Amino acid sequence: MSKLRDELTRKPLRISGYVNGAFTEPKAVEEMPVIDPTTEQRVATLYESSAHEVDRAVLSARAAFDKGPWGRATVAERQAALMAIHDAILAHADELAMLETINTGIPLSQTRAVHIPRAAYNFRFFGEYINQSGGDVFTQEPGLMSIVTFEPIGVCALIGPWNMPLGLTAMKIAGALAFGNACVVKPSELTPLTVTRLFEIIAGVLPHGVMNLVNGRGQVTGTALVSHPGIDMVSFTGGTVTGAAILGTLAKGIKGSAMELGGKSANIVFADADFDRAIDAALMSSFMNNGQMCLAGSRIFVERSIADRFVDTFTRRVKALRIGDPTLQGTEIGPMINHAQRERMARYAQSGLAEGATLLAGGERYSKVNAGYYFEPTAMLAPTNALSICQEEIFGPFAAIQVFDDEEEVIGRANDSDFGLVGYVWTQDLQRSMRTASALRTGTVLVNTPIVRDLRTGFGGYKQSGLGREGAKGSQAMFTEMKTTIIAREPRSMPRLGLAEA
Ligand code: TXE
Repeated sequence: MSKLRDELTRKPLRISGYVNGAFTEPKAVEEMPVIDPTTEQRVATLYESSAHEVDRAVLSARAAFDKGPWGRATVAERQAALMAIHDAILAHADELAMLETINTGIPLSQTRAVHIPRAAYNFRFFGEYINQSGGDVFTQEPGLMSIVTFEPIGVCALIGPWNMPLGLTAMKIAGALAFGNACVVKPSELTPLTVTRLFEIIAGVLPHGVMNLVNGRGQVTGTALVSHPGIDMVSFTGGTVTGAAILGTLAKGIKGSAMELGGKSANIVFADADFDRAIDAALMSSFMNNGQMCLAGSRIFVERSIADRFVDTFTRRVKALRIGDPTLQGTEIGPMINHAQRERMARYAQSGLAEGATLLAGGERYSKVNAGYYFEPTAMLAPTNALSICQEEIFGPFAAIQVFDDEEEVIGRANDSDFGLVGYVWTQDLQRSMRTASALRTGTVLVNTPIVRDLRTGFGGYKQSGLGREGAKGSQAMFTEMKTTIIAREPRSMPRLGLAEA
């Protein structure tokens, strides 16, 4: 595998846009390095898509949608294209997984087992889904037939984050294409490698203009895209502050959006839980993906009677996490995405201590390496839910544990959050699991299971965790316009106006 790493990084890659079926000529309008967070070295040069290039990309998508064959493609044709993309991703799985690891610092074991298969599966899932999904027909009223159909919304701007670049963006692309749209994709400027490579490996699968790519910073390329009058909607995954700014822009044009934003998910462990599984899941949901997950369950609540045992075991396991080169077998924690994210971790460790938390593990920059934005996996015991480490999304390998005494109290504390993405519940008591699941104000509740993403269900958040749901019907709602057609099956009575004698 390190041979593959060498091959992929021998000379810096060139990242540009893809418009109307061709990569744009890299122009040094604005260029910037793409950094490998493990080595802190440049692995690619990003040639930023200017407002002019964004305009070309949107117009190309517009033409493909308004006049091209894609809007009239049969389900079988769309399925064939989606399956071809699925197959192409799997055929390049090793390379894509390595590129993702090089660009994000996320362990290769995870990009290979989760990120890339999941990216591919999105295309297969939506390819199969469009054969089954349809609209509604209402015939209860004898004289009427009301038909609800879902039609493509048009040109979708798909903006992705850096923490699962291909996997999360693939979900958006697959949904948008499946329902007959054209799109302009913008990956995070920090992690453009795999999404850009996807455009290379699927060249020729789709009619020109159906899928376009722009690369660049949020303030430049992103702003130009979301404020372009030619787009019909934005599907965004990223930070809450950015999401709010984009919503402000979209409001001016009355454009639709779907927002998958941050989280601060509670992981509630009752005393009767399967202890070993609850510990494994707490570690996984706090530290997988280097802790950089919107659905991290790193706000852990433990019932008092098992708290000492839980805290001891959890702390020992956190200290034993294998930190290192993410391309190596056995590494469990790689570097943070960049210097700023590592500094953010350090700030939260300090604020935790200043606000009264107890440090259980980590808390410092990891120093046993020559390079890389490493931070020690960190755990703190928090006296209340009011601490910043319990209220704000840290987005790194950082868990905050609180102790609780009863069900009502823990539900109140779990819901005491601006976010509402996921809730995790560990108990063997069926009725309590049902009560807790229904009381949690989150878009998803996972009971006695670690992280699962079931595409048949909707994923998204309450409160500041977002708007809309991704997956099956949620994606259908996001990427289609609902149209109602009402047909009279027999003459209906109506007032006859304007017949009065003058
Ligand atoms: O996200 P941003 P960042 C959270 C996490 C993280 C924080 C910031 O807490 O620390 O967000 O991460 C583009 N118009 N999540 O800075 O800035 C940007 O270029 C249009 C949670 O990476 O929100 C990138 O493509 N686009 C999350 C994308 O938006 C703009 C995943 C996300 O960038 C833009 C990632 C603008 N004005 C971070 N500004 C999750 N829910 O998984 C930026 N962008």
